[in-house]
Amino acid sequence: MTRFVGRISAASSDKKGEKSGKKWWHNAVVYQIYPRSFMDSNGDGIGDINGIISKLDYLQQLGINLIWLSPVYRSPMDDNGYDISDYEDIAAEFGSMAQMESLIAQAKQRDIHILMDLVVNHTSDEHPWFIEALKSKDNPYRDYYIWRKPAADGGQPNDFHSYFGGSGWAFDEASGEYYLHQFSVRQPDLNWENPRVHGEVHAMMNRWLAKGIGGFRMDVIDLIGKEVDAQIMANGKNLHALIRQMNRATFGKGDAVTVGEAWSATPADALLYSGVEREELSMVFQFDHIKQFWDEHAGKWRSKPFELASFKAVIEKWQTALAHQGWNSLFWSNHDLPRAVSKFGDEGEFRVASAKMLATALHCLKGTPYIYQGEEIGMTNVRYETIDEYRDIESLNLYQERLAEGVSHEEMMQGIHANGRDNARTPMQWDDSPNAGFTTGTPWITVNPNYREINVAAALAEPDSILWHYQKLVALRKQYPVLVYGDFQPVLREHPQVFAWLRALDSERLLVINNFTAEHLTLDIPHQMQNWHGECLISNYAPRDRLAVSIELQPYESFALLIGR
Ligand code: TEU
Ligand code: CA
Repeated sequence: MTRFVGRISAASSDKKGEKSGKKWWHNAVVYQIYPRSFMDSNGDGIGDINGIISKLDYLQQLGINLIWLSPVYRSPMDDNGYDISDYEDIAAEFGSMAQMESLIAQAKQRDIHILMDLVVNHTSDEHPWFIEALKSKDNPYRDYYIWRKPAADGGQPNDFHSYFGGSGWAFDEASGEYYLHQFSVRQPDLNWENPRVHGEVHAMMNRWLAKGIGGFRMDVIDLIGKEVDAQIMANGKNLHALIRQMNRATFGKGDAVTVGEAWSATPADALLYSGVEREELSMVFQFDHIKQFWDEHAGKWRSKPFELASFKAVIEKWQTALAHQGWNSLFWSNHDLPRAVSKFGDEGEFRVASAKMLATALHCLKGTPYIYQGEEIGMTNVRYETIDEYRDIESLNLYQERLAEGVSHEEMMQGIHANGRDNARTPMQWDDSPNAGFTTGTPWITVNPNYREINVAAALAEPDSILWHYQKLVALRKQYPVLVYGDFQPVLREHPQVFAWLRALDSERLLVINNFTAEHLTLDIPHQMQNWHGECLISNYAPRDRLAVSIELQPYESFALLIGR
């Protein structure tokens, strides 16, 4: 297997590559770890850093070179770590700084670089900055946060609503003022109009970079430039200036990887964030292919059925818009989203075939692929019977809020089953022993009962498993530059069940065909492609190395054919 060109050597080509815009990480695949649910090493039912270290050989075998590590910092865990009380200390339940430094070192020995989660739109209300800020209006830390006087009627300054339900303003009795929180009441927003906040965050980031991390995933980065009084939360006028300032003060000096979470991003925004000359980020997470299946009114709590035509249109839009400028991130799921095979594939008879199709489709697009823990074995959504089994603050808060507004229990449970964040947070399924080998204790959230069938041990033992399919895709990315730099050219655009495209680089052409349905299909091949033949790089059924007038596709059949070799 082609060894991944370690960062050091790539760096030299990087300098040369710079001019060509090539980056050391362009042929890398990222694996996202949600530490609370990945691996528990001490039996307290909560995943931890030593648990992650114990699985580094597994990740090296998969071939990934970057780990996006969701937060492990000190936190009261109101939002499972996305509420940080100390950016430079590790939550006791996850381990210690020494263990974190060991994880960074041991990962690097395996050519794996850690992306830390940077959560600086807000802190925890237990962060010393906020505790100081609460002490008095003229406390030097008061202006680290966003305070407003009550409205004329003595109520909240405006009707801004928190993403986690209720008002986005919380009243502080002591000062008679309200503070802003876009997420939970225990996640007060930082004031990014305050240069002292800039300095604090930049210094913290540089101290983490000095520990040898590979870069940052940036939480809701599109919200830090907010213009509160104008109720412009995303894409505020200072946003890009703030990101460029952050780039120049911290990661821009090296060749760290940075990916910004930007729910509001359009292709034009993405070009601002990730344009080579922009000195901002490497790429952003945009969510058009997620939001398109949310109900206009009920949002994620009422799912719209998957519909391929609009899905293809969104993916094609982003592939085309960032073809020569900017860089796409590629993902089907993460720790906030439902499982990929449940959302876009088939959990039943065709779970394996559809999971492999989704993997091939994602990894054959142009951009950086992200694998969310468990996706590589086809883990599915969970359907806990009662709301009491749920742990996610967003689901629990919105369940209460919507029921109070008259939505039925049944409808909200349906919404939570379809799009709730706990779907992604059930323990990683390592084997068929009790609690899926995740813990010898009582897991913090119930293991998905299908772990006896769906687990890593079974996948490793099955040569034709989803896991080995992912391993092959990760390896192909290092062998075939057309997969990394090939232009995206849609084909069969009007086909209602098949999503197909070409990737073209110099004389190389890779044809990718995916049946997104459980149907057997007769696919008529366009005239100019009928005698195409070559090397089938990957498929989830019998390899296909030549086309014809038409081909019979199996349910969820997917293959990538390197033409003319
Ligand atoms: O997510 C931003 C965000 O808006 C999602 O939390 C939320 O799920 C939304 O409803 C989309 O479904 C980021 C983190 O990824 C998330 O885990 C945190 O809870 C949130 O920010 C606050 O830090
Ligand atoms: Ca533990």
